[in-house]
Amino acid sequence: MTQSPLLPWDQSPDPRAILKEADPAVFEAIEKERRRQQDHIELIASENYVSAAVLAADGSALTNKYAEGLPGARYYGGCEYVDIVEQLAIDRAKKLFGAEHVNVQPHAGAPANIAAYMALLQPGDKVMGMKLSHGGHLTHGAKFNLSGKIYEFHGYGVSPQTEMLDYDAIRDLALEVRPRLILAGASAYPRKIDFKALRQIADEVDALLMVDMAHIAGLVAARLHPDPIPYCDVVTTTTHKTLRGARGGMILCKAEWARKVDKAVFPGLQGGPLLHQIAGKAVALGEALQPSFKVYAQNIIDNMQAMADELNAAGLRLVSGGTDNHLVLVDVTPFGIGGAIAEDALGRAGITVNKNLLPYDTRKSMDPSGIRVGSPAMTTRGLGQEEFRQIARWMVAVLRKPDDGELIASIAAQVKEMLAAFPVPG
Ligand code: DSN
Repeated sequence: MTQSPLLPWDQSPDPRAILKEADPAVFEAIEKERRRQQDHIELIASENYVSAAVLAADGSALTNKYAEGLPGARYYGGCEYVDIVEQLAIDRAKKLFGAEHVNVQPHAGAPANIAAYMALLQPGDKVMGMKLSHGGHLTHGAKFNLSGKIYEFHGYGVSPQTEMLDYDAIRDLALEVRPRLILAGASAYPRKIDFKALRQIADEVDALLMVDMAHIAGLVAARLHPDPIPYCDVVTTTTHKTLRGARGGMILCKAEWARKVDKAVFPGLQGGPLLHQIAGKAVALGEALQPSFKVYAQNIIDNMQAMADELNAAGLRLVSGGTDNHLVLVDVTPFGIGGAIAEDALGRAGITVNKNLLPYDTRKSMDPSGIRVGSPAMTTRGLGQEEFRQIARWMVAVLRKPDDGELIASIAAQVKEMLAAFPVPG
């Protein structure tokens, strides 16, 4: 019998060397992005670095395969091995989060949310979600997003006094609106969310409860944030933020919603699943089941609190006074600047953040009053509380003198020097 020329994967030629030869332009841009990632302090709260194992699975031959359907029930032949991968991802997610049913096919967080709405709602149904301007997400009913066009969203926000969710006000709004669905979860909220209280409100008005836990999924997995799964009909998440997996989305739900969720994802919203991405999710979910992931998640919180203390002590106001999770929202206006100047100046110092509206902000979204700062990525690289305090001191120095090119260049050099000891994984 003729031997197939296929080499085992671990003996194949290095794909990076092949790319360099085949397409130097793309190779060079990737190389520059790798260098940027190595030399910058990444404080965007939604970003992280995957392990080499996740990267290998995500960049694998599974990108070649179509597999519409679910494991064991596909519309294409040749799915016997991708079925193994997808089932591993499902089983690991169920174990990690204690969910009754999981769909790992959503390509990202936004389609996961839209598919969840399709499963739970009819067009025109009333939904309550956190306002984008108070920390919610585009897909939580923003007027210019599909969610806000198809469903009748009513936004709730944080208290003007505490800048934290006001559950009495949410209850009052629910009694007035009588929504079909109450949605919780945020992209820029530094405090724990009380899912039990939200379930009580939902029950009182006979509403369904959905949580988008994208930002906090890693903290939930480590049991360091209240767990939404027991209280919710449906939970959506991304897999690449605190959960530290391949980029993508996932839906977890009670068994009674399983069929509707699966049908909403495919054929309702998407076509073929991205199996290479699902392989990356499976590997990351396996990593999150290890005891070391809990240590990582605790470090995310400890590092953020150390940085928050330092920023606060220097006179920068923190929304809600601090943080319980992986991020802080920093009001930079006490230093006489807005978020756009802050983002730009910090970027020149090698510190990447994003400008962010603060609750009740009187400035515009392209130059708001604040910045959002998160710890997941640099915690992955191994930085501890001392390094986070040092970064905060550099940030304060830059924000005090955003026009001082010499100071900023000197901090950028110190940033590079510090990061040399903390290589990007993969
Ligand atoms: N873009 C993400 C974030 O930065 O929070 C949300 O999808």
